[in-house]
Amino acid sequence: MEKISIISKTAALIVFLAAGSVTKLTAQHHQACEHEHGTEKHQMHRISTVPAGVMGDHVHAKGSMMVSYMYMGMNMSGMNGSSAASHHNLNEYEMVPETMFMQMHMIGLMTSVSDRVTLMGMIPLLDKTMDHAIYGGHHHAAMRSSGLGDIRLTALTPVIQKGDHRVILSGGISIPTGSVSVKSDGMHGVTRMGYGMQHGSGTADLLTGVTWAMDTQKIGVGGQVRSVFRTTDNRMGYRLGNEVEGNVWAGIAANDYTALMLRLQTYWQDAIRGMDPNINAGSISTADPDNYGGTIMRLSGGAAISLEKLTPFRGRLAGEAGIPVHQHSNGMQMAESWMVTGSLQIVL
Ligand SMILES: [Cu+2]
Repeated sequence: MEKISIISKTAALIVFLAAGSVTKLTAQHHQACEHEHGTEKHQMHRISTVPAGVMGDHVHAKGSMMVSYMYMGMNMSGMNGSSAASHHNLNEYEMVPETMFMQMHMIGLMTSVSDRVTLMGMIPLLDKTMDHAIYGGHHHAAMRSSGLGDIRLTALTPVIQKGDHRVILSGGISIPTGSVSVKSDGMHGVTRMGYGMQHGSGTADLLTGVTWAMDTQKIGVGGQVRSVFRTTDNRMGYRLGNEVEGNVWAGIAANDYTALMLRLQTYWQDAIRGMDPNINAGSISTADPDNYGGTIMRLSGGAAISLEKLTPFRGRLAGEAGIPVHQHSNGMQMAESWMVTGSLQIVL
């Protein structure tokens, strides 16, 4: 009788220890994921509430990797009201832009070299089309340019990961892989297209960023400031304006697999300095370097669904759509009407 009791006690102990080690393994697995989504242990199971268009908001634990695809589409139509204050007049140009549609397909790769450093690479493919009116609207024509943009390499490090909060610093470089000499066949023969139709800056640019995010089981809020600093003029004789972008967002996890979010983005770009003598500034307002730079504020809403629910992969599918709530442009510029972003992230 006593023997049976000892055996059953031993069996119970073994079951207890085994259960304990399983729990521990699960906890380790969760902790690994937690780094990937940058949230703490207890929130780890739920989907990230960071909007689809925000990048560099998380780091990866050592040994984990992420591949991503991002789509961005932006539509512009007519001229922006704030451009009226310009010393330029639309009649100065031979052609007037009517609508413009810019698309970007971006392949991303994130991998950690240690728990302190995550590297991120992004390869953009651009496709831009612009419809314009010639000679006061009697004729219309379209221009299109597509190709590789500037490849970006960034290093991210979590400086604070405490409780529900995380702060991530990022620094990187934008490599001038995008063309600055894209041409089109127009009424003056084959000529170089305007600055906005080119694919890159033509310069090696410095990228910096800081992100703060807070996540609880139910909600997530965050803020991010990013900047692009041009180091020199490009070989065509100009430099695009430096950029500063600020984002604040809030999201709610409806359950572990779906989330809804809201974002307010403020983007500022300085004017172009210098000019490319091969771009005919009098041909169209988008070819005049005075018509670049300004501020835009966008309000967007989005949703996300966890891949675990749909596929054998770990990751997230997210989308976001936004409209400008404020636009102030230097010179004569087109007005943005809407913007959409889609993102697919797969964690390996
Ligand atoms: Cu990632």
